Amino acid sequence: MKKLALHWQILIGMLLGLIFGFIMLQIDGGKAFTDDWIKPLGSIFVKLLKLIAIPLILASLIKGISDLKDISKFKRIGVRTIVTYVITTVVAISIGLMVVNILQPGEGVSEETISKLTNTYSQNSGVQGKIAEATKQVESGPLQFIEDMVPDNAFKAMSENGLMLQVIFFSIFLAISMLLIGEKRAEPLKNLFDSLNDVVLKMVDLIMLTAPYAVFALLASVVVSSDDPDILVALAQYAGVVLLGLALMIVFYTIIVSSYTKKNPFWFLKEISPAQLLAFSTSSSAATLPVTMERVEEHIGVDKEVSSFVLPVGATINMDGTSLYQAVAAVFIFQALGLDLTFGDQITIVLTALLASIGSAAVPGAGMVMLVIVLESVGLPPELLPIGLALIFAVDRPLDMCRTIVNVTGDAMVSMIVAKSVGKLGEPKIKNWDDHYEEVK
Ligand code: DAS
Repeated sequence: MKKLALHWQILIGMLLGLIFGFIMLQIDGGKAFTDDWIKPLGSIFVKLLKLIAIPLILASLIKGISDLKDISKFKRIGVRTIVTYVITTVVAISIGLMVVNILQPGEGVSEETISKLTNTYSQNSGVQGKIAEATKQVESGPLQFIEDMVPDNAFKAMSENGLMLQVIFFSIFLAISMLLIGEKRAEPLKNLFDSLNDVVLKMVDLIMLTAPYAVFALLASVVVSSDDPDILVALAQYAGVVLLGLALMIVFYTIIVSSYTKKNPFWFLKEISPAQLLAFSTSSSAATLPVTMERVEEHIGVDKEVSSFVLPVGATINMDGTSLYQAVAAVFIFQALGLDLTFGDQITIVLTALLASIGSAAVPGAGMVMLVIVLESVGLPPELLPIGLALIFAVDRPLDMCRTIVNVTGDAMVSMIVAKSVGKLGEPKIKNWDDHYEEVK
């Protein structure tokens, strides 16, 4: 019998992981067993994908930009990419504000639930850690995140976690300089990065062969870490509003794909689905980037000239799902605490959620750290910050998994838009949904 296709194996691994997690929750010591013996398998997989994300960004950006031959093409792609990213993020935040103001999930939260969540989470190390991390970022000035984009040591940028923007800055700067010195003199360096690109893509393929077992472990460990059901029920309205907003964002993407690129939107969702499965399992756009790139280039037909710039930049600064979540969470917290938000405050949320989503690292839980920036920008008293985050902390991980799906889908959609606008959206190289690197000779 033909080996079951990889992505079907991944889907089965996810379902078995969910079932295993629920069984472990019923068994004494099941949570401890899962944390000790299953969770590490998932963590290793995410670490492996992050391990190759930096060399992939380096190789793909430098190869992609130096392949352009002239700087004007790079400018055209760059400007279109940034403008489209800002537009889709503002649409995401607007959809978030619309659903949370219409459905008012915070009005229904009882005093008893608020005090229970506050007692359980406001001093929780996770909540305190996110506030500390955000406070560190807030202390700096408004242009700090631009200053932080510039590395003072390229090797340090490549070695430290969460400095993807600095690696992107260095890669673009180096590639532009290669373009300017001319093809002949840059040839040795270009050959090096071309070869590194091929090698890293083969590493992705090898890592992906372990994916079915890894997603089993990831889903099982998420299930056993979930909190007591009555808290989850109390937050079901809030989570439902976030999920509704995220679903509307996916609908928005399909409308754009169908109207602008004239491609079948369901075909688009099917071809990008392996990256969405990984985004859901890992909660990390960075870890998913290698698969997003393979799907967009090989299965959707976006030319590498476009995807090699649009996707690495998008994984880091374009987080439509996160920005939508931050808008909903901010308004929900004010509603639940009985505080008012003026129309002006809501406009402020649009601007700060846009900046916060750009500043959010492509790793699990980053969106909640930057939510603190949004909350402070609309005047949530500092003493209420831990309570505000405590209200949403219990369901943050499952929502992170879902908003990361939208982050990745948005990046893929924008790469199609930009490719179409510069005439670089062709036919897929691989027709079979499940083929991946190892089948590509
Ligand atoms: N998990 C982040 C990502 O990788 C998004 C978030 O935390 O909101 O896209």
